[in-house]
Amino acid sequence: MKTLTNLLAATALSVAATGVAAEKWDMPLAYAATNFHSENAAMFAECVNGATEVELVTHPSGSLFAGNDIKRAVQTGQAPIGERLISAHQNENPLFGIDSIPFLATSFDAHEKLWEAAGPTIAEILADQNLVYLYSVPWPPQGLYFKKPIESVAEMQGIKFRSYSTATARMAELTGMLPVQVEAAELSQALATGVAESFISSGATGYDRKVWEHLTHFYEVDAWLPRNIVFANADAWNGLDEATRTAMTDCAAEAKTRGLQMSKDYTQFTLDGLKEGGMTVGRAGDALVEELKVIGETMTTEWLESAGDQGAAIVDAYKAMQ
Ligand code: PCA
Repeated sequence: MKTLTNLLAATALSVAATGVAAEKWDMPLAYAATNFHSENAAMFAECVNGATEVELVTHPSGSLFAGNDIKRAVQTGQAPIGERLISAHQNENPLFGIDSIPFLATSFDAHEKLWEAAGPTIAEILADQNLVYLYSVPWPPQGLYFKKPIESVAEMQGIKFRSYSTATARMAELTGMLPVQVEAAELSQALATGVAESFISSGATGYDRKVWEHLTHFYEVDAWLPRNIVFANADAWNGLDEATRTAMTDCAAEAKTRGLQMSKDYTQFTLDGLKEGGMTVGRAGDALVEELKVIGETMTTEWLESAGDQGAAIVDAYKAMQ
């Protein structure tokens, strides 16, 4: 007579053999549902759900895992798939900060070239961490938010600065500001309570978080374009049949292309939105940009020292594409 365990095992096997068992995949996201990355991920999920037996469900705004916990959750299999701002993990590997070297790649086109040079290495590093790289999408160029006009680095002294990565925290230190790491989902609250009074980000995040309620100025600096990566847990991925993996890879390729266009479209839309909210939006003054470039050089030197030959090879390959 079969034991219950044997029976259950037999059922599971037969379901697996038919390949039709719907498998729910929760996908934690750090950013608001209305943000273009999250909307793109929702479309990716729709694509996967239409083409496979996987039921992909997105969880925006850090509702399933806080942004900083998403990568670990996917590595350890607590979530089978997720999206994360990769530069937030530069402490694990300097190469995760390749997209945050100040003034190295300051436009969408330049950034895509940088990613062409860096992407395969990043995917390998992720593979060593039990992660399968699926697609990635850049944020719009990064600029500075303040609650008063700022024309020089000297005027930044002592300002409480919300950081989202190693590079943003270092930039704060080098400008004399006081960095505090805050997820975008908690940004409005941090500004409302005075935990932070300035930050670097895209127009997109300022718009998503309605920062005109607390701040007055956005300076376009185009310091860099950081990237969100969608990755799967390697064990969960390997547990899928080949047809499912192919379908998901195809959906990921579409999401990459679509997401890039969404990011471009969202750039001007959100800068206009900040203006409508009452903020002064415009390019940072030349004197300020020159000072920031000097700080950028320090950060570039530091990054190259930490990233060694592999980092230098990527930067050289990128420069050769210019
Ligand atoms: N928005 C994200 C990262 C970069 C960006 O533009 C944030 O501020 O958290």
